[in-house]
Amino acid sequence: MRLDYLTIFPDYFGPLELSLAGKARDKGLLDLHVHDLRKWTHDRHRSVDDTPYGGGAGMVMRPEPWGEAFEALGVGEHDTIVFTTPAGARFDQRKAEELSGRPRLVFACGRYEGIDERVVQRAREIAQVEELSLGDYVLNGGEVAALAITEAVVRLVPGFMGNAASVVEESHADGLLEHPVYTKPASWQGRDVPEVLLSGDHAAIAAWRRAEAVRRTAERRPDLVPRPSLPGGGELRAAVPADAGELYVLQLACWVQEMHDNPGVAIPALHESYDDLRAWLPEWTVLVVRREGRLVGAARARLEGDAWDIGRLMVAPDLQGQGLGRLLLTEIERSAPPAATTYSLFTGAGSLRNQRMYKRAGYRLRGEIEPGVVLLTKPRPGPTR
Ligand code: 6GU
Repeated sequence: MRLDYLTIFPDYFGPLELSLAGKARDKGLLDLHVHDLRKWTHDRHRSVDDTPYGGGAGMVMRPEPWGEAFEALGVGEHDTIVFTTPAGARFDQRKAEELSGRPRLVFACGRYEGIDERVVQRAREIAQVEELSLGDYVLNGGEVAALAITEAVVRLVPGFMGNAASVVEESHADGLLEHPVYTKPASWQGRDVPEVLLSGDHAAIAAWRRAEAVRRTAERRPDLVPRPSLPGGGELRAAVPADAGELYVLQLACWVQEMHDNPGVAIPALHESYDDLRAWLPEWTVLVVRREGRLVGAARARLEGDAWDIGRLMVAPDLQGQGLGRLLLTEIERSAPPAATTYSLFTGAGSLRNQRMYKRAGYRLRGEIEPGVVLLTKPRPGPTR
């Protein structure tokens, strides 16, 4: 693979010699070329930027040096020009895999407020083009991003990594974050390595690692958790503050029905204000279901001692009986933190339909804890075996 870097700071690429890429070069897998963009300037000040048309802060990189550079480097249709820019598409492991199969990457590292747009248009005429960003923050220039992308790509080039399995097993390879890892000693500062890892039971170890990877991903990167497919379409996700209004309306609709099934019983969901709801929303794990833009279901839970206290399980009156409530229940159970050993929930003594659904889901009636209100619990299944 050939890698070219177009930059006004060639010194940034010194680390390429040291790191992974340097080793790959020594093995003959990589052919690296760093170019000073100012080589393709012709004025006394070797200027690469100018003020933006239309006004505004900062400077824009002029097109001419870039055009000349592409020409001088013989960039052609089989090559890929990578513009590193905070306005690009998010670079990820999938893109790294894709790029690792390309014969030549030419990194165009922008500075200032960006590169004249016509450079990108020209690039699309002569080569493949990627406009990539590392994430939602702004760096002073694209050089660090080009280095990061290089490292992610180059380690996937066949023959580069000593251990192919470590590429398959690592974070993001399967869309999940990696499970926690441990090494010797088995006990350190009073902390023990999880027992299952010492058991020699490979199936149990694989199951534990998978469960930890899923848990970690749900906790740290909920955006990566695959959305369960819902009966009738729609999507399930964690509630955000902007859901509060619709959640309030849905809650009132659902609990008015509960009130009719449980005459005389005080129902907290009917006595709270919109402000009350907005206040509890961030304190609980709350899942919502949206279908065609409409909020049609929700559930909440939080830890009370060692119980995952589930409540406010609701489905829009016109969509009940389609399995949405059951699915919300399963998903809110799955979002329990490691400390939870049981699930608990309350419902009206007169809400027989709810109780039937909870019993089918494995809950046992624990009795009437206040007049008209029953408690149901279910042990949490042990560490995945
Ligand atoms: Cl690729 N470039 C710059 N300048 N800032 C960034 C970035 C790239 N990715 C995230 N921030």
